[in-house]
Amino acid sequence: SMQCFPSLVLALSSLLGALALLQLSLYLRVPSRYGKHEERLCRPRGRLPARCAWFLQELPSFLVPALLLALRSPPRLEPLGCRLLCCLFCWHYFYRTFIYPFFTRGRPFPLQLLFFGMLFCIYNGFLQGYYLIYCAEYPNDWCTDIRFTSGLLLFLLGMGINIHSDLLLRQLRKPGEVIYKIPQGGLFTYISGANYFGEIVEWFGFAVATWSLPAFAFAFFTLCCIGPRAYHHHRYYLKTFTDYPKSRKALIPFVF
Ligand code: NDX
Repeated sequence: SMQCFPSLVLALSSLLGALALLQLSLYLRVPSRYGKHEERLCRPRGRLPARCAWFLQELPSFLVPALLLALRSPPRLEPLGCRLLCCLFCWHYFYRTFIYPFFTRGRPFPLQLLFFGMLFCIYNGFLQGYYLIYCAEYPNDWCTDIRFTSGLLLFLLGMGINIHSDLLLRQLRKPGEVIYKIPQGGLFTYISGANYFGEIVEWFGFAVATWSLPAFAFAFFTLCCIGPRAYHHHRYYLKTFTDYPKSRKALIPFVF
């Protein structure tokens, strides 16, 4: 049966950190090509409806850790912290896989990015799940540790912001519409990337709550992946809407 290989965790986490840096260098200059940044002329056939694409892409991030958790033998009963943290991760991806896609009004998603997105979700789902189920060691009172409680609070706050902002974005369109409007309400009052801000807060909260290298690597990856995207969204809005609110920032309220 499976066991913990600390060197595997270290290697996979380092690679994730390296991928994050690669993304940062790629996407600071040009945005990743989906949604409002897709180049209009390129291959109109290589796309899948947003609903299927997001479902397929995010599914492994739910399935892989959920299976690791369910199939571990003997089942891990102590400590509670590991299972709870693994469930938090799965809970986010339950939302992202089974709820978010069914309400999205997004435009069709490029197949090529879908493929890489899926690979990424398998990779990260395995890393986070494997670490928490087979490697992590927490004292029995971890649930009352300040790192766990403050991290959990950040996670929940970020998730709330993310889900609420996704909802505000969705309501900008009537079913079938694919146009872009100026997002209003919630944290969009202050920043263009409110949904991204929520997601970043969420995963840094998760990293603090798990106090682990894999989770910090993933939080850093998220920052490098959607941080630049928030900046490109912001630039897009400034270019497209002459009446775009002047005081609004890209990602961090009042700052940047
Ligand atoms: N999926 C995470 N890298 C990504 C898919 C792409 O969950 O090769 C990372 C995720 C993947 C990426 C994923 C990983 C890296 C990849 C990349 C592709 C290339 C890259 C694999 C897996 C890669 C290397 C080099 C390392 C190998 O029509 P539309 O779609 O624009 O409509 C949008 C609508 N909307 C508006 N409607 C009306 N008016 C407006 N003004 C509107 N603005 C937007 O709202 C959408 O339907 C919806 C949301 O749009 P948008 O653009 O704000 O968010 P989106 O980027 O689509 O993300 C959706 C949610 C969001 O909550 C975000 O926080 C979360 O997913 N997310 C997204 C990306 C990554 C991630 C979370 C994470 O890293 N944790």
